[in-house]
Amino acid sequence: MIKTKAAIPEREVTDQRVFAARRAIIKAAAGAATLSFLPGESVAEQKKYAKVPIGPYSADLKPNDFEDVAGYTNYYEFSTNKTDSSVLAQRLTTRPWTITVEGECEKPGVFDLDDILKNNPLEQRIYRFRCVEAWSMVVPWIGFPLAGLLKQFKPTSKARFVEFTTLYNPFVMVGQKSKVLEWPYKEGLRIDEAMHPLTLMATGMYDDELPKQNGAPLRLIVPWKYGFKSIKAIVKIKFQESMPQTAWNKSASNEYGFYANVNPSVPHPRWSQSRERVLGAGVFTPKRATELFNGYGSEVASIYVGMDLKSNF
Ligand SMILES: Nc1nc2c(c(=O)[nH]1)N[C@H]1C(S)=C(S)[C@@H](COP(=O)(O)O)O[C@H]1N2
Ligand SMILES: [Mo]
Repeated sequence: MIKTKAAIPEREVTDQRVFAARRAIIKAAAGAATLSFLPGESVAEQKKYAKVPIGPYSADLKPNDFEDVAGYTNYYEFSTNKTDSSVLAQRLTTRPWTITVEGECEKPGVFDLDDILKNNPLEQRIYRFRCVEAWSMVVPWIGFPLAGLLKQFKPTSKARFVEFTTLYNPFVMVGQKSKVLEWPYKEGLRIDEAMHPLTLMATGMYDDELPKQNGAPLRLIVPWKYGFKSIKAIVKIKFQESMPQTAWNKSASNEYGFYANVNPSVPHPRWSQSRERVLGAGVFTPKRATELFNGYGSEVASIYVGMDLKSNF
């Protein structure tokens, strides 16, 4: 189980945060020399979100190196290749950026992202992240709880699910010219999952803005679910009564369920989910045992009581 900040003394949290931040800065600077997509900034320069406080749900874990996370991305709008997508995504323009809110809510509309960011205080959350492809990492995200944002739109009693949609622009997102998925990419959550305090809207990582390849300017982070639920470059949020149709579920419903809760005892039809390769670990490092709900069971298991996690995968 992941230890949250509440369980560790403040002094240790501070030390850990300073350590993580320093490490991120050094690594980002080192990465800038070798990876062309990184901004050419000096070590002394202040990161945009360096002063964002650590949130109560942040885990006491050592983050991956920045380049592990920024240099190996799943972003099919640009490419199915994890290093190509990191380069191609630099073409995306992330400002101005609007989010359309519609469906079962009293206050729908089109909102500017910078206004949303003014009304939703940011915090840092270090979370484990587990891709369905059986690799994992630990990332210090910068974001705000999705629950607080959704409440601002006053969902009605018919809002049982929330659907999220990624930008569609095949001129920039060149991967959208291929039919590898049905575009635009869509994801969804049950309303109680969307309102869960662990569910984060991220706009940054490693004390700075999100790199474009990691989903800038705004992405979802649902740490107890497989990574494909954590949709990038969100332009639309829709409250609805019926379960959303998601891009991956449409492409292969027997492989990618709507819930997609991390579960080592439910294998993917083509591979086991019992272990995971930790990004950045050497080839001789044994794989890590995958945890039910990615280690967040004490926080989320109660919302699935009575649900068959095997058939509702
Ligand atoms: N719009 C969009 N969101 C997406 C994806 C994608 O291809 N398009 N890939 C998903 C998958 S499979 C994973 S594992 C994570 C990867 O996030 P990262 O690239 O920041 O590590 O993003 C998810 N969100
Ligand atoms: Mo993934």
